[in-house]
Amino acid sequence: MLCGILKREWTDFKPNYHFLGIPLDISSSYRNGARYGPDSFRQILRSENFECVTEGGVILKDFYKIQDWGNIGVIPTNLRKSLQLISEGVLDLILNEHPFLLFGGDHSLTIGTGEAFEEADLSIHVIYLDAHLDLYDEMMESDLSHACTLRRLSEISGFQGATVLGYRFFTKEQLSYAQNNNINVISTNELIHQSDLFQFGFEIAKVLDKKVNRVYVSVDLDVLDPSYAPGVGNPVGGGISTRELIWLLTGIFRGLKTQIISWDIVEYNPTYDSAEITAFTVIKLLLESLGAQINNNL
Ligand SMILES: [Mn+2]
Repeated sequence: MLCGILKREWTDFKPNYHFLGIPLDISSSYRNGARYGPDSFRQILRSENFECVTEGGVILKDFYKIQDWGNIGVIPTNLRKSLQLISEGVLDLILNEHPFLLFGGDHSLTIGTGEAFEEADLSIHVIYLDAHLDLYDEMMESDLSHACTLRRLSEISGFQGATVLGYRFFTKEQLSYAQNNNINVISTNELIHQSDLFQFGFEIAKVLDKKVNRVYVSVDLDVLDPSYAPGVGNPVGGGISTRELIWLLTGIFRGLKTQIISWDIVEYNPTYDSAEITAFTVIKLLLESLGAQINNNL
């Protein structure tokens, strides 16, 4: 048992939420090590002293029975095959409308998830929290680089647009691709000038809830300032704080009333973490995000 909520399978355990680790960092363009993210994160969640309670006083184990399926066995020398394995790994969860969280791993894993939605013949809108736009057509001679993730997602058959939140590192070409391909981009600067980020996220989700069939949420930890999340592959200074991300993310999850939640947290790289700052940030994000989803699905 992890933190009272994450469990391995045993008889008569009927999970209502699913957790999968993806130890992938083949497509990282700068600092490798995200493959150690899922296991490192689990190690901290296993702490005896750790309570799964939100700031609102919600005891998560009263609502959640989370099945931890362990890690998808990706192949470190074959990215294309790894994405296929990821797609196959989440397809059943998608087809059965089970809420799930994927924990990475570099951001290219989200391409595999997108391919699973395509395979399931389901359309998705992607809410993409990231310091980068990830709209390069190719990076370092690879069209599956983590810097190409949103570009590849925009090409899947059921793509119903995307909302990028918190970007601050981009090229003109990427911005113009976004404008021409139904990708709404909101910069870090625009975010921090909002008077109420919870309400801002809530309104985005409410509008999407009426307009699109399904929302997938992808959280790249580099959306945070490196002082809050030093353990990421490609840090970019000048980001939002943990508190601001909690407001934004909980607003989004609270606003997605009719959606089955499927999401990922990516780019956690423990080899560059200092004093486990990023890991504790992630745990806090996870707890508050799960708390915000309770009225929706459980
Ligand atoms: Mn990024």
